[in-house]
Amino acid sequence: MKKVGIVMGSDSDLPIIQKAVKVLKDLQIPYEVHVYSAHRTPEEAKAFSAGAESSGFGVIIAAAGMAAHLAGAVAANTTLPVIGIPCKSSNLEGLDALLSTVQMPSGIPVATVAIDGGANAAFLAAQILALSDAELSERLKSRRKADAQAVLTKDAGIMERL
Ligand code: RP5
Repeated sequence: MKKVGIVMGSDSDLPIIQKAVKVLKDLQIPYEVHVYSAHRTPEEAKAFSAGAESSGFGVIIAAAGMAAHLAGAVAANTTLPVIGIPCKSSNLEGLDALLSTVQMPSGIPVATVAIDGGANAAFLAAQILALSDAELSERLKSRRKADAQAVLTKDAGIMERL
């Protein structure tokens, strides 16, 4: 199976990445995590992105806050699908990162999830890889069923909590 590459702009973004990693582990998807900054280490971010396809990655998740250009910078250097996570790391509550991540020019898309949406970034990466992996597709369907059942269990018990 192809790997998911995860890059974050700073290790202060780690709590968001941990949410993504948990989902990838649950779904038995191989991954690799790096700290590369579009601004502080642009050459390393570029080298990783440009070599990602030949290194066995199938999709890249890029998380950054504030003037969050990392996902776009990664997308500029690969045709692999790139999923951007805008992180809430300033007193603008992540709106700065959301707009910086989502407003990409035509031809260089970044599939942007919610502010701090680490889990959904991993689920979306899994769905992309599942297009060419029937076993992963089955694991995703099982996960959906389990998540639905968890809601129904909460429904059954909600009156007792009131
Ligand atoms: C961004 O600036 C990072 O992605 C992080 O969200 C934010 C703050 O970084 P640090 O100053 O904590 O390293 O580039």
